[in-house]
Amino acid sequence: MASPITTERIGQDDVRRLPDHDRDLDHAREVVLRQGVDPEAVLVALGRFSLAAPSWALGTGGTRFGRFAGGGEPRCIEEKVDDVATLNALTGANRTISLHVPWDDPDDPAALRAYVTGCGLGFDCMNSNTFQDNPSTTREGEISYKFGSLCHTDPAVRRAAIEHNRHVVEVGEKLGSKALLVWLADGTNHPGQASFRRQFERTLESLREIYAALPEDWRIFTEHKPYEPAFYSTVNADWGTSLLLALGMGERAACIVDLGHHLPNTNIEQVVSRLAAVKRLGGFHFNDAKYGDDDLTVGSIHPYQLFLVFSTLLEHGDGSLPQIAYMIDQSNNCKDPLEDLIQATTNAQVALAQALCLNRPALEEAQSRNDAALAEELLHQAFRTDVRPLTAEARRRNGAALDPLAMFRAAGYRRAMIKARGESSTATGL
Ligand SMILES: [Mn+2]
Repeated sequence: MASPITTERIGQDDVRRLPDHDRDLDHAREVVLRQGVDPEAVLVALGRFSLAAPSWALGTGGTRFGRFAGGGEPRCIEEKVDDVATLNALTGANRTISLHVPWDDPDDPAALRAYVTGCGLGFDCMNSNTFQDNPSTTREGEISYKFGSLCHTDPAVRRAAIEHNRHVVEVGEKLGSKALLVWLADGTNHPGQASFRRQFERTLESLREIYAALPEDWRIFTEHKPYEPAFYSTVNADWGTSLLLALGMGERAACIVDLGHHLPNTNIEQVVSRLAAVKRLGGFHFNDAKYGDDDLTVGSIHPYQLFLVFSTLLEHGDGSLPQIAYMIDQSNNCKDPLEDLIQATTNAQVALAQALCLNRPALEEAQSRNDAALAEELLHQAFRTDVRPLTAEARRRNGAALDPLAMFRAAGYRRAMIKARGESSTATGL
């Protein structure tokens, strides 16, 4: 059904907000200029930034204790695409979708590609799934990922997992994607359950086979995670292992940093710097966390860390963001899924804008003089800049909303979707 959020409606809403916005923007420009940074360059960089929306986050997420559906959730891939198109209309910064197979395995990839293109969107990374059995590739009692997939002791299980990844690449090729993301649940729950050595060797061997079958213009990303669902050991547990796997595959293999996939207090921005330094940073799964892999809203718990991550990226890109995959990976069971994604995107825009407001030459100068106090002062100056008028302006220039969340609510998008899709519709895959 037609979205109540149209470019025209956004334009009308923005006009009403324009007088206040212009005043705020003038002030923000002045502040940024005084800090020795060109506000126009900040606006241009912000306008280019885009975060892929995950196909699995458009419905309310469940926990292992239960799931509370929100109503009006998308019932098929096309409705998920409609939701992302609405998200992108509001933010101007979610121009691609990251698809998950088999949760979203299209019957007709060519038709889906045409539909997505028609919505002004494209496809980002394809995500494979060997963390649960899938009736099309596994057979209960014979082939099961219960004890691992790419690392499994049984060659037939490894074969099924490799073939699944190849299938995901084939689907992705038809959709116009250029990368495969492999997150593995493979690991153990009990000391002695499996050999660390053999598990790693078998995983690398399986990944090499997937890599050898990749189309020439494709990349493959490994995503590490220290624990869960395995609670004693995980095969791809940390960035060091992820890097070893990428190096073991070849030049077109790189690592994904999911911000929630680190042990408590890990210096994630330093991990980012290391991977970028050896050209093996493939991209991000943005989210936030208080305790573990909490999949909370980007920038909601550790905004300073997010700022430092973006500052690190800008350092490696000599002031520009490196061309890697920027994706959201969130799950929540309290908010409207689209409102959560709007906040994730606008929070990421704020963190990026703050990082862009950092006076890099002054920081380098302070670092070369070992002036720790001034260096930190410069970071704080950038981090504490109220950049929201700049992010709003970047959205306005992209034809998106000055205030996406307010616009989403005022237009009654979810009410319209509940009417169209039903009160108890449940998004596929979750
Ligand atoms: Mn992830």
